[in-house]
Amino acid sequence: MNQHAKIAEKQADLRTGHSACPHDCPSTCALDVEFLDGTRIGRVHGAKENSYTAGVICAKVARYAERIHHPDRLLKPLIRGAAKGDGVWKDASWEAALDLVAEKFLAAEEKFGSETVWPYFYAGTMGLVQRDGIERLRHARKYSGFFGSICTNLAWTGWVMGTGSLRGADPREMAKSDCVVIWGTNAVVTQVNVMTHAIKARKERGAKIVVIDIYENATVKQADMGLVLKPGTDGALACAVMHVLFRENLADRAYLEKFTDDPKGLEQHLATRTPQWASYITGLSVEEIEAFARLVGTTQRTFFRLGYGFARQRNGSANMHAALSVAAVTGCWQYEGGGAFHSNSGVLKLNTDLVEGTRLRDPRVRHLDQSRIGAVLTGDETALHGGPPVTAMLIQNTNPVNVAPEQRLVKRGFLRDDLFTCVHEQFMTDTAMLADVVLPATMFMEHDDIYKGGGHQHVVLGPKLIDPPVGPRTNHFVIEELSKRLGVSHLPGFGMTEREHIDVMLEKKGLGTFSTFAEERWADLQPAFNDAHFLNGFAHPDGKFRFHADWSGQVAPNRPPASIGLYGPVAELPEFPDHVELIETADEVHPFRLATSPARNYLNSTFSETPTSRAKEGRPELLLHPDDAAAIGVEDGARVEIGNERGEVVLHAKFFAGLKRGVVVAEGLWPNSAHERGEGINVLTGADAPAPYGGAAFHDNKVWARRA
Ligand SMILES: Nc1nc2c(c(=O)[nH]1)N[C@H]1C(S)=C(S)[C@@H](COP(=O)(O)OP(=O)(O)OC[C@H]3O[C@@H](n4cnc5c(=O)[nH]c(N)nc54)[C@H](O)[C@@H]3O)O[C@H]1N2
Ligand SMILES: Nc1nc2c(c(=O)[nH]1)N[C@H]1C(S)=C(S)[C@@H](COP(=O)(O)OP(=O)(O)OC[C@H]3O[C@@H](n4cnc5c(=O)[nH]c(N)nc54)[C@H](O)[C@@H]3O)O[C@H]1N2
Ligand code: SF4
Ligand SMILES: [Mo]
Repeated sequence: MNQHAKIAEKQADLRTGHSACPHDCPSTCALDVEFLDGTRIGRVHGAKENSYTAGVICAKVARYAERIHHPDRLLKPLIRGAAKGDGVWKDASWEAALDLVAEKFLAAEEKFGSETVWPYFYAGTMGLVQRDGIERLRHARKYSGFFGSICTNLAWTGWVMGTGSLRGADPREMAKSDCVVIWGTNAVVTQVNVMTHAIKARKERGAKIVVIDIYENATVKQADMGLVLKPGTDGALACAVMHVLFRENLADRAYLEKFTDDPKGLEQHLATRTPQWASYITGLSVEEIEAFARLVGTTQRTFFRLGYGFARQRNGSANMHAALSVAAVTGCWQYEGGGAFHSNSGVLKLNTDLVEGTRLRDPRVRHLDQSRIGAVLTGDETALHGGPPVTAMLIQNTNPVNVAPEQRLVKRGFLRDDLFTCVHEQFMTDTAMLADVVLPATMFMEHDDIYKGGGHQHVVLGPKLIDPPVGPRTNHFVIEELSKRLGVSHLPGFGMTEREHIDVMLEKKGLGTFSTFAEERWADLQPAFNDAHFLNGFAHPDGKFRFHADWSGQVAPNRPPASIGLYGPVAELPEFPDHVELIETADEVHPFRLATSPARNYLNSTFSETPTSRAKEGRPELLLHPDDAAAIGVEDGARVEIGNERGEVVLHAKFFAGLKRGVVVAEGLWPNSAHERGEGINVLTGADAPAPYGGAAFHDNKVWARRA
C-alpha cells in the first residue's frame, strides 16, 4: 500500500466506529458506524469482516441516525404531575428523581416485605451489563424474581426436548447446503442474515430454499418451495413428512439406530400419520407434503433453520420438537451443510455472576412470570404465588403496556393508585406514559457493553462511540445510584464500571480484556463440528436424540423456577411427535385464527417512533383473504373489527390471497395510540401460560371479524 492510500485508510477509519447491534434480534450484527462529529452519527453498515454479519444489516438499523438523534428522545427525568396516564409531567433533577424512587421502594418494602418490589426488564438492549445489572439490585434486596418467558420459552423447550442442549449446526454452513428449510421464521424481516447465507447456497450450489409459514410473507416470496399451512399445525406436517420418509425408505436407519432413542417406536406411531391425515389438519395438499418429504429425504445436505414464530402457539413446544425430529430421521446432521439450528444460547456462555449478583440470590424468594404481568398487577392470587401484591416496579428495556398479552388487564394493573412505577426509557412509550417516574436512557453507541448472538456464534463488543445528549444516563448508572440509596452498594458486583464488568467476563472466558477486545471487535466461539452436529452424541444422559418426549422431567435452561412449577395440561402433550389440538381452535363464534406477526420496519415496539419506519408501515392493517372478506362483507381498505372474549380492535382490511381461508394476520406492534380507542393488538392475545414451561402464544388466537 502506498503512503497516500495508507493515509486515506487512516482517515476513513477515523470516521468509522465499531459496534454491535443491541436490539432483540438473533442476528446481533457487528456494525461499522459512520461519524459526522463527536456527537452525531451517519449511516450504519454491517461489518464485512464478520463472517456471520457478512456486511449485511437490516434497513431500520442502517438508518439509526433517525432514532438516536430523534427530536422526541427523552432528555429529562420526569415526575407525574396529574392522574396516571394524563400526560402531565414535572421536570426533575436526577438526584430528586432517584431519591423519590428509593423512598417509594423502601416504603413499599416496609409495608409488604421485599417481594412487593418487582424489577421488570427485557431485551430492548441485549448488552450483558446494561440489560442484566438490574438482577444484581433484585438479588441484593430480595425483590421478586423474574421469569422471563415472553419470547423464547415455547421454542427452546421443544428444541431441548430433542437435542438436550441449545446449540446446533453452524448457521454459516447454510451457505454449503443443498436445501435450506426456513421453518416458522420470517427471516427476510426478522433476521436478514439467515437469507445472506441461504441465498449464497442457492447462487453457488443451486440449493433449494423451502419456507414454511402461515402466510406468503417476504421470506415465502423468496422460496423455491413455499408451504403455507394453517397456524398451529406444524406438528402434523412434520409427522406426515416422517411417515413418507419411512414409507419410501428415505429414513437413514443406520443413523437412527446409532443416534436416536426409539426409531422403531416412532415408525409405528407414524403409521397412521399419513399425508392425507396431515392434509386435512394443515390445509396443505398431499402433493405438497410428499414433494417436501422427498426433497429433504433425498438431499443429504439439508439444513433446517427453525425459528421462533411457529412455536408461538399453545402447542408450540410440541411442534418445535416434531419439526426437529425430521432432521433426525433424515440423518442430515452427519453432513457439512446439513443438520438443524435454532439458537446457540446454550454455548455462548460468559460468566455473569458478578454483573447479575448471582451469589446474592436468596432461593426462597418467589418468581413472577413476565408474560402474566396483567394477572400479577391485578392481584390474581395464582399469578402472585401466595405472596404480597406488587406495589413498586423498576422497568428497563421493555414496553409491557404495548407488547405483553392481555393488554386490557395490563393497563388496568398499571393504572392502580397503589402501584408505583419507575420506567427508564429512551422514548415516551405506552409504558412510560403510565409511570410515576420516567428516567431518560442512553442508547447503545453512548455506552459500553458486550453482546452474544443467539443466531450465530460471536461475542461482539459495543464500546461507547459518542457522547449522549445532556440528560440520558445508562442503565448501569441507575442501578448503581439506586444501590447506594437502598443500602446495598457495598455488596460484590456493585461499585464497578461497565468496563470492569466486561473485563471480568472476558477474562473468565480467556478472551482478553475490554482493551484487547476493542481491537479484535468480536470472538468466534463456534463449537467444533462434531459437537455442533451432535456427532459425539446428543446432550441427554444416554447420548440419544429423544423422539420420546418427557415433558415434565426435562431440565432445560428455561424451566420455570420451583415457585412457579409446571404449567398444565402437561399430560395432554404428546409422547411422540404429533399434532395436538391445544390451540385456540376456531369455532362458530370465532371463525378466524389470528397471528400477530412481526413488521419489517419495527422491532417489536421499537422503531415505531422513527418517521421512515412509520411511513413505510403505513397504518395497522389486517391481512384478509378476499373470499373471507366477501363472506363478511368487508371491502379492501375498509375498517374491520376483530375480537374475542379478551377485547376488540379495529384495523383496516388489506386483501391478501396468500393465506388459508379462515386465517388473518395483523403485522407489527404499533403504539397503542396508532389504533382507534388507543388499544393495541395485544388486547386480543392471551396470557394463559402454555404447557409445560409457559411462554406467550402470540400467533394463536381465535377471533370473530366484522365490518366496523
Ligand atoms: N423486523 C423485525 N425483526 C425482528 C422482530 C420484529 O418485531 N420485527 N422481532 C425480534 C424478536 S424479539 C424475535 S424473538 C425474532 C423472532 O423472529 P421469528 O423467529 O421470525 O419469529 P416471529 O417473528 O414470531 O414469527 C415468524 C413467522 O412465523 C409465522 N408463524 C406464526 N404461527 C405459525 C405457525 O403456526 N406455523 C408456522 N410455520 N409459522 C407460523 C409468522 O407468521 C411469521 O411469519 O425476531 C426479531 N427480529
Ligand atoms: N402481539 C405480539 N406481541 C409480541 C410479539 C409478537 O410477535 N406479537 N413478540 C414478543 C416478543 S418475541 C418479544 S421479545 C417482546 C419484546 O418486547 P419488548 O422487550 O418490550 O421489546 P421492544 O418493544 O422492542 O421494547 C424495548 C424497549 O427498550 C427500550 N430500550 C432499548 N435500549 C435500552 C437501554 O439501553 N436502556 C433502557 N432503559 N431502555 C432501552 C426501547 O426504547 C424500547 O422501548 O414482545 C412480544 N410481544
Ligand atoms: S438484522 Fe437484527 S441484529 Fe442486525 S442490525 Fe438489524 S436488528 Fe440489528
Ligand atoms: Mo423476541
